[in-house]
Amino acid sequence: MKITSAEVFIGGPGKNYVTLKIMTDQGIYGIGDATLNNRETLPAQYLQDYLIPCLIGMDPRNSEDIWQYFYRGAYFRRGPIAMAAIGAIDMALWDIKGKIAGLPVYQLFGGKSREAALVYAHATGNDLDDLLESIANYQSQGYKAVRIQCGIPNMPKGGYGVSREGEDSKHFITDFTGAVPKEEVWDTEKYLQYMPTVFEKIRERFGPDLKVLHDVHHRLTPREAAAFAKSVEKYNLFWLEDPTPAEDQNALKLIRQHSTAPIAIGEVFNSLWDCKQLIEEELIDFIRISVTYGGGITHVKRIVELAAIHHVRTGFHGAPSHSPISMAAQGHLNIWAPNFGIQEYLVLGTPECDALFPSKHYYKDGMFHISDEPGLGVDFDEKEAERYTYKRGYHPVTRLEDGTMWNY
Ligand code: CS2
Ligand code: MG
Repeated sequence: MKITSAEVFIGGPGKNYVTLKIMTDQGIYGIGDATLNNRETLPAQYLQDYLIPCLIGMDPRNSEDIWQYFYRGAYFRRGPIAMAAIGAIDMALWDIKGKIAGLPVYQLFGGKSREAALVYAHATGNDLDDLLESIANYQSQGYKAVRIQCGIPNMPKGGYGVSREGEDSKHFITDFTGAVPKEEVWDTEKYLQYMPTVFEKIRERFGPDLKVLHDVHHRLTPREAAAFAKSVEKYNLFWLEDPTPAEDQNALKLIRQHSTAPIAIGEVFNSLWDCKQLIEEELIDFIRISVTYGGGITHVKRIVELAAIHHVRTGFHGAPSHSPISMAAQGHLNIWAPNFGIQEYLVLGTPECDALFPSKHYYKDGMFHISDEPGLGVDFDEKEAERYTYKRGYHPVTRLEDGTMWNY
């Protein structure tokens, strides 16, 4: 069996999804997701200029060797761009493998450990009332877990993850309107004073069973994060995410020494080497890497297995920037992983998105169900793809009130 061609498509409804399609001499094809939010053209170019020429003629069944070829074979390894490109190839090869076997991909890992995977939604509010309403709305749709982000009083532009007035809350992260990124203002003191009162109100209103997650989005210093994690212990959070920028992995030791709040990290990681210290030293409770820029199923499965022996559970990144292809790949890992924790899940299921990526996977009552279609169980409609073109977008950037640049 041989790979005969491969093509990259960029575009989608409200997103620049980067989709790779690999064709074989036996008519079977596979698809993968290389979407790197707001840097989408780069993995696409990396695939087109450097990886696809090598893929032609390779046997698609040798997904391990192909992964090693592109990882070890590159002198300049790793980084989100290269790993997203390798990740897309890897997903497509597992898709092909499943189709050859006539089995859903999770069967090739060892089968089901559970019937469906617990997911969490994003409840956000410009203020507390808004947030409580958003949580109630998700609860009425069956969600058992929500990530909550709340506007902070007197912080001019809301804080992380809060849509500003007039903005569509689904698309608040990527701004397609400007020539340069929008700027947000951040005030750590105001955040640290206000946020615990939000958790208190949520517990008062929704009781102890709701699984409550919160994303600090890299905004605190290690000492601040340790104090914050300690102060919110009593609200029994499901997790506290990205309390500090995790390139300084030692910082997590300070947080651990002061708090038992569960910590989730890794959505910006792209290799096992980024996760290794946090997992081996048991400094986190959930690993958030994704199959998209984590080098695909082959590499992320290895991380999941390392995590399993250190009591670290999965909590894969599932922001809307991931296409339904990588959400399906993660869905197969979630159904199998003995140390599955939770999956971030934002409804991508608009009619336009479903038309571009048809699949039978579905959400019901707070859980994500994986269909038994062979391969990844999601397709890509090239005719639909012709409706979309690439449009440059940016994440906002963050400054402190005095103008100092801060972490987004
Ligand atoms: C966020 C992301 O989902 C999350 O937890 O941190 O939405 C993140 O801001 C975006 O993926 C950035 O591209
Ligand atoms: Mg996050």
